[in-house]
Amino acid sequence: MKRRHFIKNASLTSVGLAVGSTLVGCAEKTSEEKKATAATSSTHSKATLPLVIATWHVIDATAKAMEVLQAGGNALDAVEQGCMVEEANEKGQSVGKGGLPDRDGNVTLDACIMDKHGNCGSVVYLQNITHAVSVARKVMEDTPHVMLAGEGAKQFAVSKGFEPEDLLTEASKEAWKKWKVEAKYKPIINIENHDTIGMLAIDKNGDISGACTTSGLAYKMGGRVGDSPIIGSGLFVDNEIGACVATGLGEEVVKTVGSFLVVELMRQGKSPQEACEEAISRIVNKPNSNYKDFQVGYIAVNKKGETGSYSIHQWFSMTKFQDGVNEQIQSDYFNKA
Ligand code: SD4
Repeated sequence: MKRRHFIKNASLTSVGLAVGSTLVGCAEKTSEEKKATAATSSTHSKATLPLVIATWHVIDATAKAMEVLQAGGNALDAVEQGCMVEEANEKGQSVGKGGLPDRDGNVTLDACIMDKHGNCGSVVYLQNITHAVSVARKVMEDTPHVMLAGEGAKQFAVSKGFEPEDLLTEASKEAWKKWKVEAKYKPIINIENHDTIGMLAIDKNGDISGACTTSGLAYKMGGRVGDSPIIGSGLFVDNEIGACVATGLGEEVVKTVGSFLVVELMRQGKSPQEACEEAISRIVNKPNSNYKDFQVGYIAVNKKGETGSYSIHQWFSMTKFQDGVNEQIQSDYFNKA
């Protein structure tokens, strides 16, 4: 079943029932009660740490991140290792290995990562390296820079021990060949056709980190870069306030510096849910906005561990692992007409 067609999939994984620190007091609930709460709202006020949220349906990735957190790892390790699960998953055609190529048949990756200190690293137009998020982390930790692009990013990755490989799988090659028959290029987005993974985590110490990784818009122009590796657009983390990550048509996210906007709205007192809704309204309420043709979705978490998610159209969802429950939560959305 495709991830976008899941409405909700609650599961208790092998990580088991987490014992964390509860920031906001609340009577203990059975796991059935927790699932029922999750099904009715994408905003949880109960804040048990650690917690992980991610865009779309990625329960294996959130399970990995929670495993890292439960083993005492920090939020940065958790988001990196969580994202790596999807990067290695060849069946996911918009992240890492198996990602759909640009219109010339090249798989090019964008990724970024940001830690609790506000340090960040990113790679754009990276080819032949599966774990773009890990290269982004190396940029953050081992260079004086924030972004590396293209061949330079690849050479840097190789110098750090990453093995180059062909990322174009047979399935993605076939899809590209079919697309080439008509080769219609419209820089709009199939509303259901995006699965970039953006992940945010709060560890037991209450520290926040985030990461984002994608192969970007399918059949994009050669050289096109989206929002996902752009700090402030695809991802922003402020350890005093909270964090946000975006998915969907990157051009629209970049034009409104979406993730930074969501974090700043939370700084002004909005809940994560209200902040995501306001950021979407900035896009859809632009004069002459053609929002009916594209999707954008945001997920956010604040320092208290409250979460929110919102998108322009239906079918966007957030995966959330908290308090021993790893589940997909259908997002509320703007276009109900
Ligand atoms: C981009 N925002 O490159 C990314 C694509 C995406 O799910 O989110 N895919 O524009």
